[in-house]
Amino acid sequence: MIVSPAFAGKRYAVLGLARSGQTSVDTLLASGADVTAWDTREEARAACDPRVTIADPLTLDLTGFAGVVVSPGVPLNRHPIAAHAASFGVPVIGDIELFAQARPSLPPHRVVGITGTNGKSTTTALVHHLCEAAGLPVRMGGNIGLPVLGQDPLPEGGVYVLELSSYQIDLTFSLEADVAALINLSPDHLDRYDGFEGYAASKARLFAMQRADQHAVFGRGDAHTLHIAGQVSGTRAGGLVHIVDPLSLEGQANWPSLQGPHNLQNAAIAVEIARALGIADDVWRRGLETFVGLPHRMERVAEARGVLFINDSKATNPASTAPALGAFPRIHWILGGLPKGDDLDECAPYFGNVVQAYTIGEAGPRFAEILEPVMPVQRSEMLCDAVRQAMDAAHPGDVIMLSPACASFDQFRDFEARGDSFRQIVEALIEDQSAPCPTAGAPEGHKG
Ligand code: UMA
Ligand code: ADP
Repeated sequence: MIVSPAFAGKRYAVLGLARSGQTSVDTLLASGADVTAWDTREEARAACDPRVTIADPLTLDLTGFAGVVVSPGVPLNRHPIAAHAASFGVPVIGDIELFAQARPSLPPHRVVGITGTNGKSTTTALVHHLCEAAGLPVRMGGNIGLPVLGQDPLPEGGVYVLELSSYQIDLTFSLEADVAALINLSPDHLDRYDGFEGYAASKARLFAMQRADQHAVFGRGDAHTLHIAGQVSGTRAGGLVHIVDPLSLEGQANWPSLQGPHNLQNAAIAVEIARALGIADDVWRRGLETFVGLPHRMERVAEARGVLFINDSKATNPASTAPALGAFPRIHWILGGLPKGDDLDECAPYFGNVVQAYTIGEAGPRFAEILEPVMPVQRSEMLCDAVRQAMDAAHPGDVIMLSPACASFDQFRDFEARGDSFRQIVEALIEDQSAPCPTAGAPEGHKG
């Protein structure tokens, strides 16, 4: 766990006691701070350390508090905590800001901050892998599901690779990432922002927090990312702003876990970060070959009778599904869930690769309407029926791919439960195509 004298003797309120909130409490207590914490979930409050005072910060006089540590899942734009804390002049911060404030007391190290609408986790895991390949002490944390404060501090020369969501950046003010990267930008999470502009501005703040002598890396796939790159260029010395060109990177055929045009973009960003960290060319080249991808992202779950099954459950918006459709020439495409928009325009350039679509979930009827004029569509409704129908239709050489372009929580707990369910269904039906559907992944009202 990371501890710091920066918090000793100070008072903090912590709102939200899931992964990031709980590790924030642990760090603050171990650092000698006084902590008051709250979560709307009774079981989360009950599990809290007995040294913590349990009280809703909204009911507190916050005079004298050093900060209110809010979890990224708390919708700051709608929750009254922001106005309440402001009325006492108390900053609303997150676990990444606590990490930033702890940095001066850690052994000398560097921080890489990676954001973007899609590809963050893949790029973060890849940079971590390239650092390991170079023999650097390294940890990854943040939105990838590993709160950074829960990790043991690195020795001198270490590299912390942080995946940062816009929610986390909104709660961070002094990170000064040695290398910051923005992979891409497309509409997402718009329920949390004042339009797309607000979401883009949130991502841009990662660079506003940097010093003028730190590296900034950008994808070149969309105008919004290039616009931010242009703004940042004016604030940096030459050679510190890198706009990467994926097409300049050769050898993708030798990187089994980095297939598809999107992964070429992620690899190019990771390589530019590796260069900024001083990792030698032969080391990162070999690292691209040995990287093992993350589950639920273009994950090969099975191959049977010449048909490949791909789990891309993490593709929760059309922009992330589009490149997955670009990765294979004959796809049976399972899509749908809780929609994030009303169209599939971003996927349209790759419709020619789809043999047949199988629509599921709440978005199913609307997606079927969009796709029926341009391709054969099965209105499957349920994931298991979709897999069974796709297996009936597929020929050797075809790919059956779950890449839903939607959030999951109309039918599943989260994207991981949806991907796990896909894998179980595939395994059961490969064994016996008339087998009953395995029951898994019931919704629990959670995010996806
Ligand atoms: N809560 C309240 N009051 C409220 C609202 C929420 O008490 O009004 C409580 C909830 O009951 C819950 C907590 O606040 O206990 C919120 O927790 P959380 O949702 O922030 O969950 P964590 O486990 O702390 O996970 C967070 C990130 N979650 C979100 O951003 C929604 C995780 O990203 C991240 O991995 C983790 O911190 C560690 O850093 C997940 C995510 O879905 C993977 N991210 C989004 C995405 O990738 O699209 C941004
Ligand atoms: P994130 O952490 O930003 O959600 P992931 O690396 O987990 O990103 O990938 C999520 C999904 O987004 C993948 O399943 C893939 O379909 C898609 N994806 C990955 N990288 C990119 C990219 N660079 N551009 C567009 N889509 C991508």
